[in-house]
Amino acid sequence: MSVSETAEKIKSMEIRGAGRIARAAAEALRDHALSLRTGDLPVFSVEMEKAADTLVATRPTAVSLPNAVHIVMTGLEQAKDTEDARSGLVRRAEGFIRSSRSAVENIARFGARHIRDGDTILTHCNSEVALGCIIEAHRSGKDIEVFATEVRPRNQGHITIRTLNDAGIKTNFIVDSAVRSFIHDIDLVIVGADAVTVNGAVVNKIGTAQVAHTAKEARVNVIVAAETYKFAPRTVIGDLIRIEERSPDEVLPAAIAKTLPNVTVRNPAFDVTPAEYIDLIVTEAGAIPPQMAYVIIREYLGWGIEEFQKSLDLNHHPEG
Ligand code: RUB
Repeated sequence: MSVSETAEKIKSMEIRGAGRIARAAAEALRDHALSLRTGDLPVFSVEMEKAADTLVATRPTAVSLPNAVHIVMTGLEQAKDTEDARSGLVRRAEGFIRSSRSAVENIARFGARHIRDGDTILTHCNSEVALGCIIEAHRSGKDIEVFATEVRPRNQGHITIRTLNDAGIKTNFIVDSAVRSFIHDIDLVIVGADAVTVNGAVVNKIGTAQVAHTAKEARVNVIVAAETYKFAPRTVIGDLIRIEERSPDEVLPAAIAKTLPNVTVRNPAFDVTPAEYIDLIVTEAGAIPPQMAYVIIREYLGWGIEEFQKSLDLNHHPEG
């Protein structure tokens, strides 16, 4: 698929969910590299940078997207010629897609072990990895039941209940505001992540923080299933995760909004769950307490503070 088609599909949410967005971006960069006809390395590099920027600009919150693009693009400047640049890029893109798929499978296996026979699990939004854990627990013979929220305003819960239904898992479908009413029926909350910051906060679909807060108050454990490429390196140097605010039409039809001149509709797509509401983050590198997020950023993503020192001139001490 072309870069512009992929970008359009990510913006319109035809391609959605942090992991899928990341893999789609890697695929688009690979296809773009293969389709560029130029033999001129600087031209090739500029074209690839433009494509990377277009993809990264589509949705601001899921850190998996810039991380995937970074992984695919790193090394371009060392290429000897266009063929070297192209083959390196294709290799890195395919490597990322493969390792992303295997991360999802491994997290499902690890996460499933935290689910006990007889558990009732609550999930919010539609996370491939969170559902992977639930489905794996069911496959391994555990008798489980799920509560899935609706997920206003885009109804990702509809996708979740179809997947759970097709997997043969007994599922209850509830509106987002019913979480408190059912929390005492729940043994475990499992959600995905769009970003994990250096202090272990988890950015995920709007409503996740309320779900986690409710769970904490009821002493129900909260597990986040997140691949390592959802950890946000730049939070190490104080960057904040930008929370996407989408069109008000998703919440209230424009025709109605027009009749309410004093009303402003706000539509943030994600929220931030503090580390203290999260018991465990399950990654493909193993499960960690949220407070260990920096270890993942440094050891698994390979982004220590040194990565930033040059660009930010953090070591710059003016003389005299
Ligand atoms: C999706 C969402 C998901 C995470 C993780 O939001 O919040 O929980 O992206 O998903 P949206 P996954 O529908 O706005 O993209 O585990 O599939 O990567």
